[in-house]
Amino acid sequence: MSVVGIDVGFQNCYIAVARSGGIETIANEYSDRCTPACISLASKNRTIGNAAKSQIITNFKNSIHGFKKFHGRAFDDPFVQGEKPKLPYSLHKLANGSTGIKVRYLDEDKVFTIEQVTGMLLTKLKETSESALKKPVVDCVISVPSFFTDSERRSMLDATEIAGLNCLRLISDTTAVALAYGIYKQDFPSPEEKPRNVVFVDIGHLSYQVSVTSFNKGKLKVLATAFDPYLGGRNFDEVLVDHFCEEFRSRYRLNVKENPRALLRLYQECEKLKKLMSANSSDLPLNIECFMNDIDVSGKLNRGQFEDLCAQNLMRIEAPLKSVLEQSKLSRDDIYAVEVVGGATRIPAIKERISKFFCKDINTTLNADEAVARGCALQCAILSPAFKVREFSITDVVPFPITLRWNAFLSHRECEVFSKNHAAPFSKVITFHKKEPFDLEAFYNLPQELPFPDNRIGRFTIQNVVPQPNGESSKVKVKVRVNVHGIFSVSGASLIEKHKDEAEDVVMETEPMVQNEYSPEEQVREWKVSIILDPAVDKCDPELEGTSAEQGTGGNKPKAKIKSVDLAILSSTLRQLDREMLKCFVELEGKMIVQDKLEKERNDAKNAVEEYVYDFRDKLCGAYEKLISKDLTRILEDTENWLYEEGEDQGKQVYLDKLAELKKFGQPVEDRHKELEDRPRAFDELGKKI
Ligand code: ATP
Ligand code: K
Ligand code: MG
Repeated sequence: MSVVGIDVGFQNCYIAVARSGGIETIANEYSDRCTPACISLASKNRTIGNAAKSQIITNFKNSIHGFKKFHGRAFDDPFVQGEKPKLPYSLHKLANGSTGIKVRYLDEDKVFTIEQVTGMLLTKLKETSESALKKPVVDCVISVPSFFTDSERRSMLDATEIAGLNCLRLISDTTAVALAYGIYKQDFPSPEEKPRNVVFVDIGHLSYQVSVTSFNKGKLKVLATAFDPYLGGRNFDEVLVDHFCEEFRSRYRLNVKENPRALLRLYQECEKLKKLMSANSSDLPLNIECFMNDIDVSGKLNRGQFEDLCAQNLMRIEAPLKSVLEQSKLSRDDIYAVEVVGGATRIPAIKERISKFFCKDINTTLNADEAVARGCALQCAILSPAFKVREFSITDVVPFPITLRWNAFLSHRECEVFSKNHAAPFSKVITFHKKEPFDLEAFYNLPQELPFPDNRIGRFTIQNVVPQPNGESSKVKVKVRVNVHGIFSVSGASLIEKHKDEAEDVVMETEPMVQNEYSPEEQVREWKVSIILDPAVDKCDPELEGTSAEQGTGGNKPKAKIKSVDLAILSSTLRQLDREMLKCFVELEGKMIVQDKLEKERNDAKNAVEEYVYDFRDKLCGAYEKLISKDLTRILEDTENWLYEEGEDQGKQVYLDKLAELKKFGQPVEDRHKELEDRPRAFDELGKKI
């Protein structure tokens, strides 16, 4: 089993793996530990990561980046529609209403789902991990923003499946950071003592997340999370871009926003300027040659001016900090430390705001870029039976309250099954009294708090429900859960067949029972999943009233024999990807991987011919000068011309044949040369012996 943690960022991805020495962040083939979340499609192949990033400007229509937030969203989603005009590539409405991305690939117009696009990125990250670990990688833990809703999380999981990964857990960015912070610390209060509360802040390229987490020896518990889903480094780039667009309009009469290439270049330069400004407070230049219409542009800015321009963004830093304190009912004095990660927390004004809010210095104990990936790898190691990790229990929270709705006698009934900040993962059992199959509709009940325009989660039909032989309602136990991925599901249902006095099992029902249970189907080893026989009985079913009245009488009677029958559940969740379709995508991804491999081999074969020609020609003027035949000179020349013309774009075998042909002429020359080289040496050696 592989132990791999992946931080899939909006801009930057990091991978950490467990090796004998511990957790290690690994580098890709460019010796870069950061892999840009970028995919570039072309007529023969795709490039992913660093190579794709360098094509953002040259191949701008087919270079996809900034797509993480399209997961689980409809094309008509206001966020998607807001992004659309800013993107150099095209979005496309899929048949099921989801967001697709339209590109030119293999000389055809192709539309990819967002799951496929992230699948491509994950394929790359998988390959990088495999070449570091020198073995196949399947199992992994992947991070998502804490505020991702179910449909976003499901979509992310589908992407991992397309890439052939098995995601053991989707973990929140800030929870991964908390784990990376806490697992090695030895000085936490013991379990009976007052816990140590730490605030974690992660500000990336798109999003700003905060959590407050309490630590005791061997465990962490997330108390609350808050966020600004659309505040990150990108907003600061945008301010700079707008500023310079305005300046270049008045100074050079350029309309930058009409020129996608120029705009992309300006974004890149502004991001560089922003980073430089984190380390310098003096005037800094921005120069771009041949920017638009052959005009060179230049400008300058200093940190003070930058902060003035960004005042609106900086004002948004406080609200999530305030929110986690309020939710967890902690005061500033209860906070032991404030740890910040994420690239954008390097902006001095952001650090100042956070520090000022808590009236304390902020800590940068953790690696700002790699902490999330390291936390993911640690979580994966904890889940892996093959790895010995310190006992550490992790309790996360449900970020948004979840309610179930069902039809009752002439009306709807609702019950909030998971409150905000309820512990997760967690399972509960709810009892209904029904005579026939029924639907449960799950949704987030505080839509105004939800950073997502659709508050539906899904519909779950409990099938095969029948009345009792005497015509009365049957007791139906339904297990609902927020699983390891933070996804809500109705995970089981059973019908209780009564055999004796019915009053007795009512007692069992109404006494809340808590037990710790290991749930193997979730592959969870370390978390305690509590099962509560929830007293939230469907009291409003008219059939129930008589039963409720008998509650008090059942206490001392012997336990009745009850038999339970499992019921089938039909689930349909928001923006759910069809399983058959997913299978197709897995296959397609496999084909694209093969295509990329073949293209690479073809290119390598072509490069070998090119190299042979150039290498030989160099030697013609040097070492081989005296040996050269007219024939060979001509053949080399012909091949070079061929490479520019007919041979520019041939199959792999053509290049292999070409190289063989060249060698047929070249080899005798090389042999002859070697012979001539060796001869004097042989004489020398002979001379020495005499
Ligand atoms: P998200 O977490 O939102 O999905 P991400 O994980 O890809 O995004 P990070 O890699 O944490 O984001 O941060 C990237 C952001 O940090 C970019 O906006 C980048 O410009 C910014 N950044 C990196 N270094 C600095 C710096 N020295 N000064 C200012 N900003 C910086
Ligand atoms: K990142
Ligand atoms: Mg991030």
